Amino acid sequence: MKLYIGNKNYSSWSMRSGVLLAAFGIPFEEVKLRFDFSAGSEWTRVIAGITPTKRVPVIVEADGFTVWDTLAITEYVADRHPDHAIWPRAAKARARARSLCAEMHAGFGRLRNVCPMNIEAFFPEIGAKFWAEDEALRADVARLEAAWSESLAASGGPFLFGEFSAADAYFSPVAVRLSRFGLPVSDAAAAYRDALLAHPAVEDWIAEALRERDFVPEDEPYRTER
Ligand SMILES: N[C@@H](CCC(=O)N[C@@H](CS)C(=O)NCC(=O)O)C(=O)O
Repeated sequence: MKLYIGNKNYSSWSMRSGVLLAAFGIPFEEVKLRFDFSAGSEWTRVIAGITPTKRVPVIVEADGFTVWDTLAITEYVADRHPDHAIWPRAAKARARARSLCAEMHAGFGRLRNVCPMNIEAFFPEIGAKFWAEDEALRADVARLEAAWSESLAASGGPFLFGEFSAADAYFSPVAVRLSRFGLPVSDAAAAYRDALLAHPAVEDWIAEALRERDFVPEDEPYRTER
């Protein structure tokens, strides 16, 4: 099974699938397509052949079968590996984990727009400015805190549903955004953010992102060079 991803430094959706597979020790071959959207680039030559959405992540099986979109990939991996608790085993916890992933998938738009993932860069001044001026950003973070605290209180932590699950993989890029933009969160949310950042699969992803040393202008609203 191949997992096509984008730049590890920038691609939050790729990170979710990559962290999920790594966290559960599921074997896969990683294929990175650098975010170079110019005519003739590897991205442009390959992406349309593996997904109609022209977005990563995408799973490509040996027989050519493809699965695109992070939620579908998560479900496919869970179906193929019932031995792993990709989703929590208890029905209500599983439903709640799916709700949180769906909410993340469709929501938190302001956080995603103004605090894009950029693992190697730290923007505390920009984070502080948005935090002071942007009510929608504060509302997104307040919702995150509420969602996290409810699950952590019910499970006892350290991850949302106790053991690491798909929901935690889903929030791993959020932990990066909170830390890189220095957004203020409660002690409980900070502890969870730090537990995510310290998970070996997340640490590995971050280490590899830092080795990329690439600069993609389309993903850099706050820098002109690295
Ligand atoms: N809903 C999609 C979103 C995927 C997505 O937006 N991926 C970004 C990278 S993080 C991408 O491929 N961007 C390329 C582009 O916009 O052309 C998913 O969950 O997989």
